[in-house]
Amino acid sequence: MRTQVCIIGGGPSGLLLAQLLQKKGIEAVVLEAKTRAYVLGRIRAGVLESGFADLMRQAGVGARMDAGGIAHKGAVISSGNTPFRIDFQGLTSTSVLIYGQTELTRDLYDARAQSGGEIVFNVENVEINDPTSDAPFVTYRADGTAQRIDCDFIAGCDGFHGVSRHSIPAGIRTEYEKIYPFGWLGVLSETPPVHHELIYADSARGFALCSMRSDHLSRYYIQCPLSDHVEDWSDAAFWAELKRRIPEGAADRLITGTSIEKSIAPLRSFVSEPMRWGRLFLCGDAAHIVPPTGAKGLNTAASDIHYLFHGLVQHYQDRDDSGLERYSEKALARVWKAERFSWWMTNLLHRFPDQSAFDLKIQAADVAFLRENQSAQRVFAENYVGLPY
Ligand code: RFL
Ligand code: PHB
Repeated sequence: MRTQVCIIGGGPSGLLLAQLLQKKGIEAVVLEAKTRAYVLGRIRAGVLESGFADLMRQAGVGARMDAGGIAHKGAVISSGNTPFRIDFQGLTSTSVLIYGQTELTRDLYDARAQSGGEIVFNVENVEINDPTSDAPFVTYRADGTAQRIDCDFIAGCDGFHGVSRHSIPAGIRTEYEKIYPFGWLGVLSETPPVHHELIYADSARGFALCSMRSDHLSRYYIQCPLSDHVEDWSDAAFWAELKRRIPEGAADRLITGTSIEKSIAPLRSFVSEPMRWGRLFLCGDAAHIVPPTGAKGLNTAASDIHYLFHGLVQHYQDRDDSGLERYSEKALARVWKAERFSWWMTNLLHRFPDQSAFDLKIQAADVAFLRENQSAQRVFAENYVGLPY
């Protein structure tokens, strides 16, 4: 088989790129290791920056998002039972959109099916060959037979555990990593959200987050030790712990119910440089991970796709490779700022096992400054709604 762009990974990064390229008449094949049902079953991100929403519209898949997404003009930070609001709209004239990753992935899959674009599911043994030559190719197994795709470019959109990043020789690649000594226990429940905006809560018992997917579907998280197992957390224990960590008023109003999904995610900051090796381009979680505190994971994936998409269009339409040549530099410049914000927000609102009395005082002063200072709130808001592409 031959195509122009071989996309490895059918998560949001890979599918979004495929749909954007399709609109410009650039051919792509998507290779996905799992089934469609598996990919659509993953409960992950919920907060979209306006840049992401614009890309969805540009790809022709914004209709359901615009009808069902909820614009959030601010968020609440609560520390020591004194909540305050950061007014995104007032401070930056921009809001964010609440729309689940599950829903947007479904929209992208439906659009792909409608346009007849190729996705090969259940691929195994994916290997990237000759990416520094003019004739790269990808080999894999599907339905028990060996396959080969010749292409102009390869987009490595296969997430943190994929093969693309590891195809870049260790001598060329530099990895930067920070592991946090806790995870997030998340629950999805068919209950109305406790508040119409997100609440990020710092408490002496650890961090908690009240989020949502719609007016009848809530998403809550609590910080937990990495040694915890999800089976040991009953719904009752989860709700009781959440109530202890959020502001009193919210705890009193909280409507609890049976969880329809419960999982623990470890927290990590990670960047692999460079994001381009010859004709291989890494995008999204394949190249970088953030702790979910700033809601930046999917949003940095989207900015990578923006840079790569424009680089590819320049290549095919104008015979100009400058966008592709500068891809890694441009993508990383934005990624590192999102890494910094996510790291800072994680440090601001979580309890660390080795925190001294001094560290706690500094953390409290940092939150107090944010509560009292409009410039600090503007910096927060600009980062949260998303820095320009
Ligand atoms: P994905 O979603 O991991 O998709 C990669 C796809 O590649 C496939 N794959 C392969 N395919 C072919 N060959 C191989 N060898 C392959 N190896 C893997 C996988 O099966 C998969 O389908 O990466 P992508 O597309 O880059 O998307 C990244 C986002 O999923 C991720 O950044 C976000 O979910 C992170 N995240 C959040 N991001 C936000 O912007 N806002 C949020 O509010 C937010 N909340 C979250 C999050 C992530 C979370 N978890 C569980 C990690 C909340 C949580 C709890
Ligand atoms: C979510 O709704 O899953 C969510 C929202 C905000 C975050 C992280 C996750 O910072």
